[in-house]
Amino acid sequence: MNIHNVQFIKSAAHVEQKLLPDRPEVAVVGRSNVGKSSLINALFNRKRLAKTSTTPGKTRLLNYFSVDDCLYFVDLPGYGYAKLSKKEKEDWQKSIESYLKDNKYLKRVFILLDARHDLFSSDKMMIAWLDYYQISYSIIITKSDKINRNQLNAMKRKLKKAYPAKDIFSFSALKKTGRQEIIDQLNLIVELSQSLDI
Ligand SMILES: Nc1nc2c(ncn2[C@@H]2O[C@H](COP(=O)(O)OP(=O)(O)O)[C@@H](O)[C@H]2O)c(=O)[nH]1
Ligand SMILES: [Mg+2]
Repeated sequence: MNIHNVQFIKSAAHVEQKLLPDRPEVAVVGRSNVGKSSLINALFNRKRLAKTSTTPGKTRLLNYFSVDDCLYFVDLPGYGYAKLSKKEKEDWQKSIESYLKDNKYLKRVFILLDARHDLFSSDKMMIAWLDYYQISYSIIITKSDKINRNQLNAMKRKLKKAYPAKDIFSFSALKKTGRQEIIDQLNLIVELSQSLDI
């Protein structure tokens, strides 16, 4: 995978419209405004592949991106947006869960955490849920440019202690730091899937 051909494929407003899986998928989850869309744009070197916004809670769909015809990268709607009604939150939860569950093509979830905050209860719930359904995930600390190196190292240590078996990356869309490690991981996921012929 050389990340030369990244295309927006589809927005699914409802989980029923999700793509029939035919290749490995990697999904991005996190609170709204944590930097999911910015991560996608920076990873794939495109300015407006995924829409970024200063208004939280805007991505309310599954957005599919095809990477070099061998991987789908899926941007999921953010959680933790206070202004949603109870019904909207329930709908959100149902869509996300039915996308994440029982998808054997979903090879990895990237859970994004803002470098400036401790884990929110919604993050902890998401992680517990991924653990429960035995969905493989890695943690990405976003907006690493907003804290200094010592603070970043402390956050990494803390996360490593809480989730010792998980890969923990840090990333800045602004400075483009941490990009290669994540690309390397995507390559590994694709190679592994290809060698297993799935
Ligand atoms: N300083 C800084 N700001 C960022 C970074 N990533 C995202 N942002 C900002 O955070 C806000 C939300 O980002 P967005 O990607 O839309 O978050 P999403 O809701 O998770 O998709 C935007 O104003 C971005 O410009 C980063 O690495 N560094
Ligand atoms: Mg977004």
